[in-house]
Amino acid sequence: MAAPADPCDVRSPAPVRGFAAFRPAAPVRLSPVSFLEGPAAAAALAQGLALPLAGGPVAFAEIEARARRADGAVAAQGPIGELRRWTAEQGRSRQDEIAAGLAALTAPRRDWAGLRLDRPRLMGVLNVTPDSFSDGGDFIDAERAVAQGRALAASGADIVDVGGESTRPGAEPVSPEEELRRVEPVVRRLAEAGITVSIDTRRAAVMKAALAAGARIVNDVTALTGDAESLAIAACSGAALVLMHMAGDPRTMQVDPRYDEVTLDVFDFLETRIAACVAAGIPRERIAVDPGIGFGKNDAHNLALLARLALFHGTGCAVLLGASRKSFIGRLGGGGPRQRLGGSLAAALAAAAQGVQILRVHDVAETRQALALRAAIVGSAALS
Ligand code: HH2
Repeated sequence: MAAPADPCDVRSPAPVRGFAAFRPAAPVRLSPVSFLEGPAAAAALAQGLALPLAGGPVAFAEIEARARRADGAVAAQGPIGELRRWTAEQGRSRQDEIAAGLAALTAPRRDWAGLRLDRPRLMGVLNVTPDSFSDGGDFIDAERAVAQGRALAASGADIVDVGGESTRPGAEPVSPEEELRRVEPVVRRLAEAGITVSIDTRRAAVMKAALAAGARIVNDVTALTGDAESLAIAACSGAALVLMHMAGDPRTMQVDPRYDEVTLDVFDFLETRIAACVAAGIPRERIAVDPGIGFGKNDAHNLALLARLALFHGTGCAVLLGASRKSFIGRLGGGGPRQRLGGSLAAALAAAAQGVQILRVHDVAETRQALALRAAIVGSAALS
C-alpha cells in the first residue's frame, strides 16, 4: 500500500493549508493575501489583525508562506497571528528570516524618482519604434512622439517611458545607433518640458545618452544584465531603476518557457539583481522591481505572477507592473492589441489591490479614471 500523502505536499498553484504541518527545508518567501483597504484596513490594523503593505494604504490579514522543494514548492496559508505562532516554534535563523521578510513587506517606501508611492503611479508607454506590438509606427516621427508624450503627461502619466527598440516576442534587435537616434531627441524635449522621463533600454550607450538628455529613470528589461557597462552607468548616474525579469531573449523567449516554480524563480532572480545593484553602490530605495509579464512566460506563468504580485513587496523595493495590452489578455479575453483596454484595466485594478506602486500603461486617461473610481469606492466602504 502506498504511504499516505504528506499533508503539506502542495505543489503550486494548488490550494494551501495552515501552518501546523509546514516544514520547509529551504528559504521561506512570504506572499501577503486577504487584502484590506479604507475603513476595514484601519479597523484591522488598529486591532493588530492586519499589517500595512509597503507602508499602506493597502493592508493584509493573511500570509501565504512558500518554500522550494525538489518537486515544486510547499506552502502554508493563515492569519498573521498563526504565522507568528508558527515562527516562535522555529529555530533562530528561521525566526530571523521571517522577521526580515515581514519588515521588508511592511516598511513604508521612500519616494522613487521624486514620486511619493502612497498611491499607484502611472508610467505612460511611448514607443518610438516602427514595430512595437501595441503602438508600432504611430510615433516613429519625433514630432509625433513628443506630442504623444505631452498628451500622456497631460492625461495623468507621472512618468513617460520612452523606448526605441521593440522587445515583443520575436522582435529583432536594432543597432544602438538607431535606437539612440530614435529616442534621444524625444527624451530631451519631454524632459525640457518638465516631464519625468524613463528610458526603456537594455543598452548602456542609450542609457548614458538618455540620462544626459534628462531622463530620470532607467527601465531595463534585462535588469542590467544585457550590457556589461550598464550596472556602472546606473550606479554613477543616481537615476531611479526598474529591474525587470525576462527569461531568455525577445527572439526566443516565448518558445516553451519553463520554471521550477515561476513566482519563486522570478523573485529569486530579482533578489539576485538587487544584490548586484546594492553591491555596486545603488541604494535599494532607488530600485523598482517588475516580474516581466509576457517576457518568457506562458499564460499560466503570467496568471500565477499576477495573482501573487504582493510577493514582490518582499524585496523591499517598489513594484512595477507592465500588463497593458499584452497578448495574454487577447488569449484569455479576446481582442487584438488595440482592443485590450478592458483586460488591461482589470490587470491594473488587480495590481492596485495588491499595493503595486507603478503601472506601465498605454491608456493613461482610462487607467487613471478606473483607479480614481476604485479609490473612491474602497475609501468610502462603510463599516457596519
Ligand atoms: N513591457 C514592454 C516593454 N518594456 N518594461 C517594463 N519594465 N515592464 C514591461 O512589462 C515592459 C517594459 C513591452 O511592451 P511595449 O513597450 O508596449 O511593446 P514593445 O516591446 O513591442 O515596444
